[in-house]
Amino acid sequence: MMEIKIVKQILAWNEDVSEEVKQLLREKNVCLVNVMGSPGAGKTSLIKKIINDLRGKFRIGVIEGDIAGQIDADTIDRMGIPVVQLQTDGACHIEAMSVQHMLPMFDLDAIDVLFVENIGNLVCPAEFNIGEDLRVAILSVPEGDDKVEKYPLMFETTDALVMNKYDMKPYFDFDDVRVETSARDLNPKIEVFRVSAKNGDGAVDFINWLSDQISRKIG
Ligand SMILES: Nc1nc2c(ncn2[C@@H]2O[C@H](COP(=O)(O)OP(=O)(O)O)[C@@H](O)[C@H]2O)c(=O)[nH]1
Ligand SMILES: [Mg+2]
Ligand SMILES: [Zn+2]
Repeated sequence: MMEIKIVKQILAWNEDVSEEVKQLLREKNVCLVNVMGSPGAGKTSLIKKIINDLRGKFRIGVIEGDIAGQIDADTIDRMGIPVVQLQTDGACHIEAMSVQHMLPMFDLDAIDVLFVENIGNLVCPAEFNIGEDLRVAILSVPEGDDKVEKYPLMFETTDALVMNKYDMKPYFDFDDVRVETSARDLNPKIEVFRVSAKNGDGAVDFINWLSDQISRKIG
């Protein structure tokens, strides 16, 4: 593998260029998917599952966002997928300006879908449009069934809610109906999936939905 490119996000990058990012991606016919959720919710695990299931169908790239390090980018690189690591140096979300800066590091003519693993955080990533076509919010079972009510913007603005670590449900007091009901109250169009990114249970419905969405965007 080639050495992974690492980009530092600069705090002054706060101008909203999400429309410019969107425009460029439209020209290149690339679908951008913003993957959000708490630290440890399973963002990387779900992206790995998506890569395994959809790499035969779409040409995939990944932007890994973290406040430090490149652990997740190394994981994706080992799968042979083009990846760039964004280090925000402590900042708690990704901004469109960073994505704009990183797009030239990919061969966009050779990519159909670019996944962005946002910073682990249920709060401000939801406030920043990065030029995405789709948002996927992950809430894992051990985090608790009250999180949709406590962090409404994340679930109000997402296209899909993935309840991940569903294999752990027997060990937690996690009322999945409460989660789904509160998410649908906030966001009637939301798609809701119950998934184990670890063993793949329930992932097929999510993967099929995602695949349809990507196909629709790239035509
Ligand atoms: N039991 C179980 N563990 C999971 C699942 N998805 C992820 N994990 C574990 O949760 C931890 C954090 O996962 P990771 O994908 O790194 O989360 P991220 O911080 O959101 O990227 C790792 O130890 C994963 O193996 C799942 O569906 N079930
Ligand atoms: Mg991760
Ligand atoms: Zn933030």
